[in-house]
Amino acid sequence: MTPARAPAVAAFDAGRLRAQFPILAQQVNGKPLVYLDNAATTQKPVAVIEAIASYYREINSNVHRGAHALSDRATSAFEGARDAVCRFINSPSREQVIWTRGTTESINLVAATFARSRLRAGDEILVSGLAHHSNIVPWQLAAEAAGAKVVSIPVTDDARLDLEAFARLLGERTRLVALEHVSNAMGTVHPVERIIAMAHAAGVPVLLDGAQAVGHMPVDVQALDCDFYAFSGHKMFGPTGIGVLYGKREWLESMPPWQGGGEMIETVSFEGTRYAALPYRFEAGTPHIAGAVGLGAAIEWLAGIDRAAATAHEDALLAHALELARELPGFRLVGSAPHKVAVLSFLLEGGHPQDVGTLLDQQGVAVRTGHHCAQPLMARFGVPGTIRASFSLYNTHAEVEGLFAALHKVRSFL
Ligand code: 7TS
Repeated sequence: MTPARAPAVAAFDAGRLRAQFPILAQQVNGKPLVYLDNAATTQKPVAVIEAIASYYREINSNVHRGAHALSDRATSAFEGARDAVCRFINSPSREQVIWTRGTTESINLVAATFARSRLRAGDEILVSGLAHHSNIVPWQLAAEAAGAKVVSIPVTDDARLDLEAFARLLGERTRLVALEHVSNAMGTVHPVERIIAMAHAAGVPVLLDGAQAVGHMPVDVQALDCDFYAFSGHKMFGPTGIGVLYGKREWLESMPPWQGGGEMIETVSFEGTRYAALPYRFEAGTPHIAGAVGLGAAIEWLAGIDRAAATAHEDALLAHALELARELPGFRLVGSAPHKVAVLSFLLEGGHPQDVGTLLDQQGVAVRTGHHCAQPLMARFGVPGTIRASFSLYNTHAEVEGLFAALHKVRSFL
């Protein structure tokens, strides 16, 4: 054990925390599961699993419409979860918290309403060169419809955004800046406050894709001063199929509706329809009630975690991995930004990432391989893909050692 990681281990007991995640206690391919695919989705604590189960067992009903007790209880649970999100991201009001299916849908909502209603021919949207495809393609669809352009913000050799280039790109034609708070493929944490200040100085609003941030750090949308913030419940110990779009009130109120249907209207007649107030205007149809309840439970669960100690623990896991990587011949790190979350993207000389992933899986180690839905970033680094081990607060130093023991074995097969 190195002195660098000893204090963090003492401050944060990942071993004890793991007991709350039943899925982690299993064997895969005859080996204890080492789950290192947390950037794809995090596992769920019993508190979240139970909240969803008890919602269906005890109060399942549709929201906002029934004149009966169960519907009232379901509505309270659903709207209570919105209040929990409001506090979690420090939104100025609950009306600015819109339920979606996840980050992808949140970004599509902004692209289809905010962007489409403002874009004109020749306009530009500046998008991070590290972006996930779900923060690229919706802008391309909106730009295509308007004759506008999506322009990528260049990436430095150490996987940061090139801020000098960004300053040059920001201009008269820029209508929006869209970037991730934290990169999924390489873990880079961007200096988003600075980027937002630069964009605002040029009069340009900013959408932050927070998919990879929410599971690793507290988020305060007012302190960030972002115009939109999108995230998914399943990357922060909550369920799949539920996510959030936060927006500044002035923008949300100026945006045309997106999907039409029940819930999003005030009155409907064949002569014309009046739309509901925020947040319901953007929530057509029966929502994912159990998902919202589960996300509320995840937020409550996270409130019991010392986030600073969890971050220190994750940083120590990454430091440990980098130290072991030095002793692994043929290891090549891809993405070495000084400020990053615990994501280790790498190549192993002589091994195709997919083969390495399969050989790791045979030893019970779950990682993700491929382009990580960030093909432009892979092209920037001249690689078709990488092997990605992404850590969460319940991972342990023994698992880091397990990963590298497995990688040494993989090397012997290559
Ligand atoms: N943005 C980022 C930065 C992401 O990492 C992801 C998912 C998304 C958007 C889309 O989120 P969704 O919940 O709407 O699907 N990222 C990953 C990943 O890195 N591996 O699998 C999914």
